[in-house]
Amino acid sequence: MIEYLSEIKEKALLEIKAAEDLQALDVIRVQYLSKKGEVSLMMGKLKDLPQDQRPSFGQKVNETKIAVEKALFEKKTDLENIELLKVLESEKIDVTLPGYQFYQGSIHPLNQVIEDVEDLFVGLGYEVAEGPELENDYYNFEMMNLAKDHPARAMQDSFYVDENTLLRTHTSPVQARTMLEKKGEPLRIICPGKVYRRDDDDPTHSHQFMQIEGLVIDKHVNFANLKDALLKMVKHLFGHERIIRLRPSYFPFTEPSVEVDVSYVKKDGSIGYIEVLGAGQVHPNVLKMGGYDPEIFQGFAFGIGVERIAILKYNIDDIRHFYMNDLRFLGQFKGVGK
Ligand code: FA5
Repeated sequence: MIEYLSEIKEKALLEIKAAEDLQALDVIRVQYLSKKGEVSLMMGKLKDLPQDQRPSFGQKVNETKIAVEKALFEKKTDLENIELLKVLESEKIDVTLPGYQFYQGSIHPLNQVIEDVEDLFVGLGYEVAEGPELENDYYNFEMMNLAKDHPARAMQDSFYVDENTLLRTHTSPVQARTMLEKKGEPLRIICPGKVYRRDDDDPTHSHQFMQIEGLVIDKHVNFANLKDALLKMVKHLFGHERIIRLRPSYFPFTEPSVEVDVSYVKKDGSIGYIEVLGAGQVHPNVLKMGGYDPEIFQGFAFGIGVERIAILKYNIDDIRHFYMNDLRFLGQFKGVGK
């Protein structure tokens, strides 16, 4: 019996050693250690032995059982480690391979100009105001001193949704909306946003473009204050090297009115000018309609063409580049703002 037990142990240990995977190992465990396994059956043989041999045989069976269990445990650990290594090997990341290239976007040049202008004016105590792009005829024209039959409406033909609703032709309606909101209080605002006109597209005109409106209303505001604000802006945007030219002009909502040109160097080396904004002192009618007594309050206002500023600042030859979504163009403006 004892010999047979030793044979079982030898056989079990050899089979365990040779097991190639966890499944095979489990078959061996069942074969030897389950209830009807070879080692367990040996325990059953105890009763066939004489009384005095039973304790020592029982001990031997237990030793065999422990030896087989130990061998199974060690082999299981080895096999598990091998499987883990296989998984790690298959999931190995080669850090020397180049990764996916992600294209990092940047702020659109027009938004860079807007942020730059906002920075300046917020620093000078202006608030940033906004208004809807789909605007009432009333705010876009009438509150700006352009009655229904005013001939100057022809200068800003737009896209009408119905008789009284249009895509705003300028950011000036935000003037009217803010005046009504402020209910006669002094104010200082800038309003950036998109505007739309039935203009034919060419290198300096687009049917959709951006403006930044400025409006200051207070007691004792004069034309010199307007010129000071404009000079500060040009200096902030371009440094000292640009000349500005104020030309007398006409807007129904300002009196007197000017158009402001900024100089640039043409390809042949001569000096040229690009009109960048319209401005003037707020017309008394506009003040009255907005709830301000023109005998007490004065104001100045301006409307800057954002694309024109960007054209001058970055030497762009055609306004349409800003709207073509060509990454070769837009990619050149990474981090060039401010
Ligand atoms: C106006 O829009 C007035 N609302 C500006 C204003 C505000 C005057 C407050 C007085 C007081 P104007 O139509 O000139 O004015 O446009 C202002 C600026 O927008 C122009 O100087 C130009 O820089 C820009 N601009 C006008 N039309 C276009 C266009 N089609 N494409 C690109 N920029 C344009």
